[in-house]
Amino acid sequence: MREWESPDYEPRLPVSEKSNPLTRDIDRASACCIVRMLQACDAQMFQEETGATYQRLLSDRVVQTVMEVARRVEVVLKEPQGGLVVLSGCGTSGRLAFLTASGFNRELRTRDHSSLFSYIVAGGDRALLSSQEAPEDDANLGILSLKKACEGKTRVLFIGISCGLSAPFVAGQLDFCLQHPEVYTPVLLGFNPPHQASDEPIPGCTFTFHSVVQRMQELVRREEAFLITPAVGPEAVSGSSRMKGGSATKILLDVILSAAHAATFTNTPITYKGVVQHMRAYEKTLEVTYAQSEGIAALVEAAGQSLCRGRRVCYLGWGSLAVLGLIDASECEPTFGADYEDVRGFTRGGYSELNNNEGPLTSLGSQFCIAHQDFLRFVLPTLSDQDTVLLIYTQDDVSDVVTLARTVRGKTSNLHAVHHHTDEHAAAAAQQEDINKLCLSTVRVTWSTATSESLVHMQRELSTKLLLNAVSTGAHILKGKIYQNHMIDVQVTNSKLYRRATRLLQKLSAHPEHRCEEALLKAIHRVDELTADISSSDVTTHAHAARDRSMAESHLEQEPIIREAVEAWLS
Ligand code: S6P
Repeated sequence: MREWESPDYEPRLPVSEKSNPLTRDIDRASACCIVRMLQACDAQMFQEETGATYQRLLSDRVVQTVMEVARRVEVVLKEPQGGLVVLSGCGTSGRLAFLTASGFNRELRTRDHSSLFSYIVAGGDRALLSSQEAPEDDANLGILSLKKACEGKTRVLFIGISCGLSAPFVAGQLDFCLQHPEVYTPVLLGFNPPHQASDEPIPGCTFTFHSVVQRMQELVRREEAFLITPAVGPEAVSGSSRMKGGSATKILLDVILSAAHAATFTNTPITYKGVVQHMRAYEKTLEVTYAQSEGIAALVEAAGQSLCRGRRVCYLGWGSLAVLGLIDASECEPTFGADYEDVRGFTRGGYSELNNNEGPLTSLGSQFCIAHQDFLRFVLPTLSDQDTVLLIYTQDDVSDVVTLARTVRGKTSNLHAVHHHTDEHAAAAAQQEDINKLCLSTVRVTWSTATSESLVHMQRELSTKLLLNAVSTGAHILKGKIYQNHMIDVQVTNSKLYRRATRLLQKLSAHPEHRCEEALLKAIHRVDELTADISSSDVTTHAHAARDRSMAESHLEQEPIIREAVEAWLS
């Protein structure tokens, strides 16, 4: 049994919140060691089950349930009338729901099929690109957005994603599905065993995440509800479920949806062996990616230096790899207390390529300007050699990349590339040579030509996710944003983060829980003594207060004249 699996290891915490013994000293590590530690943590995703305590990705029960859910998706694809598959989650889970739903809808369009996959992200499309942690606590909002997404549908397969089995937004949706079994079949995807689901009261609701999971468990045998809840081990940065939680979410969604597609369009039956093989292909993806650990460490070092100097890191991506850049960048704010300018992502065609539910969001502010054109107009003129720019692309985009690389090189020599290629694409070699000359470093990730194009596409996406997670996490560690393996610059903007902050205070101060909670409340409400009002309020109210305060402060920082700040805020 591994250390974190022992019942005595941080017994009060679910797996997704435990601290990983492998990364206790990650805050003191060099860029190379950071990457090695991340590699070891990621490898835990594929470890075999050792006892009855935790199911793992490749456990028999998990593979069987993946097959059952894939068959349900197949039914929707074969009889599309009135059917829909909804993928929903908060933060990273919602962003990966978006990435997966849009990727598979694109594939349907190439077959002249209408879209059958919908995504929901708590807080709406702005949450695809920015941190919106508060809607996670709102179960009613979850229900409303599910109803809206399913208007007019008569058969809905709902896949709710919550890595920590804790988001009230998703609990509300699952509860709603359970109440309307004639239309909805609920599936829960997460990375704690069911008994570790959160039992935190949800304001205005009679259920908790835990009680919803219990009700689902009763329906599992009749295949009226499905639970896919393997453990993937504690995150490298405690609670940072964007990392392994996000990767395992992507793996499972890809495996389920592509098995259903293959069954529908190429008559390939959904088999145990097929599912395991696909999972193993992702294990291989880890190997292929981390074979480049030296190159990745160089990127961590460059990005870390930029952040330490108060400069920025920009990801310029192409196709769906760019979306992974947007996602990675958006997560730096809640994880490391970063400013949105610190790490930013851009995609070639902007919103026309993103194809999100709500269309262009540029009117929301510069944070939402995501096209390469926006980068050229607004960011490039301000860049210097101290900023890091990273190009992320496949061989299909090489000629476009050369052009952009030349332009960027005029402003900064701190230019790097991540190039995914297969060996048969020698045609683009001359242009790639040009890119190499323009860049300080190039990470070349090579994919086998023997693998199908659609699998390589999914592998490249996961590989890019791992690589960018390593760059942004590693760079922020070098900047000092992690203590041991804990986030310390985190805003307490929802109940999960409130509980996490209390625990961190406990760990650091060794004082009892109630004293730490008191100290946190005093800090949130800026008082020396807690009033009866404050003490009797629930966690959500405190999280609201913390959010409103930090938003007010950031408005004031941008606009120190209070009247102007208030007007900007109101508008
Ligand atoms: C975590 C990320 C968060 C989570 C969100 C949902 O690294 O910053 O935004 O994705 O809190 O978590 P969960 O456990 O419901 O998937």
